Amino acid sequence: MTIADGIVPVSTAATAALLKRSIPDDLPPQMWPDRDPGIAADPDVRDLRDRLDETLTHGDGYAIVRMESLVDRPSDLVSAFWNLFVSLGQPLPQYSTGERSFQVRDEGAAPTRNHYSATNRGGGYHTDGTFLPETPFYVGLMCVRQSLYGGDSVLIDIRKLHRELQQNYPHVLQALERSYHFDCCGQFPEVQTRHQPILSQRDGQPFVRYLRGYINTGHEKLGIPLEEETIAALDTFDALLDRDEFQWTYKLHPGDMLVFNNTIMLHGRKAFADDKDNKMRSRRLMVRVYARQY
Ligand SMILES: O=C(O)CCC(=O)C(=O)O
Ligand SMILES: [Fe+2]
Repeated sequence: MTIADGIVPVSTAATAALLKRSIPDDLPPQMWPDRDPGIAADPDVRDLRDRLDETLTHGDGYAIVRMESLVDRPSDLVSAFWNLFVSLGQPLPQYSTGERSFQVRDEGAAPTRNHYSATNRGGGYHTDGTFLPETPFYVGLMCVRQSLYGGDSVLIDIRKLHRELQQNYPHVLQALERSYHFDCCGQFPEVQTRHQPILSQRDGQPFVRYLRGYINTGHEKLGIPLEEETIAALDTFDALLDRDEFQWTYKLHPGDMLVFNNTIMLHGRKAFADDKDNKMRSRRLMVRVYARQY
């Protein structure tokens, strides 16, 4: 099935079911709970979950789940989204320290563990979890607050790009099918980098893993420089990712959760500016979550 404009409103009945368990604001992100069997078995939640799964796995590859009624109740919003997300998939930790949720916001500081999550920068189209032992299949970004300017989400479907690469850039396609040393960013003492292709096949679908910065630093760390030709091919790939015709963009509203299939969709965002005078209220905040298929 397809979902009109990618937006899935959540019914009052499903919202009520999803609110049956709350995640306390101060619960450490390592301790966010697994799926609640009672909530997952609720018929309205099951219907929503099945539609999302079908869309993410076989359809558009993404959807926006909208819970307008909870916009002014951020704590309930996050609880309901978490309960829905873990009905869809089994939650996965995002770092070696085990966080099952991560707050994406502009910390105004140099990024440490991640390339741009803690900044207001845009671009840098990528997939999440390239340094993890298992690539998360589902990624969710819950929009709790949105920025004043910019911050639009960007998604790129590798299935569409693959056709373009096959037809017009076969040498780039070949380069993407080779393996690269992705930096693990010091996450795992025993694994400095992961050697994996950017593009491969899984279950008859293209499977993409990409974050240019981590490929660059991974190769630097190992003292294995990329060849000129490879650099040129990756530059061409980056230029294609930047082209409007391959991008779906949408500025999430508070109360929306963007969910996507992280094995076929690359993502990023436009640069943004928060309303700094307005203290917390209008500062962009996305809660990021990862899961595998059950
Ligand atoms: O801020 C966003 O919309 C996306 C952030 C992101 O891609 C990430 O944290 O991995
Ligand atoms: Fe990301």
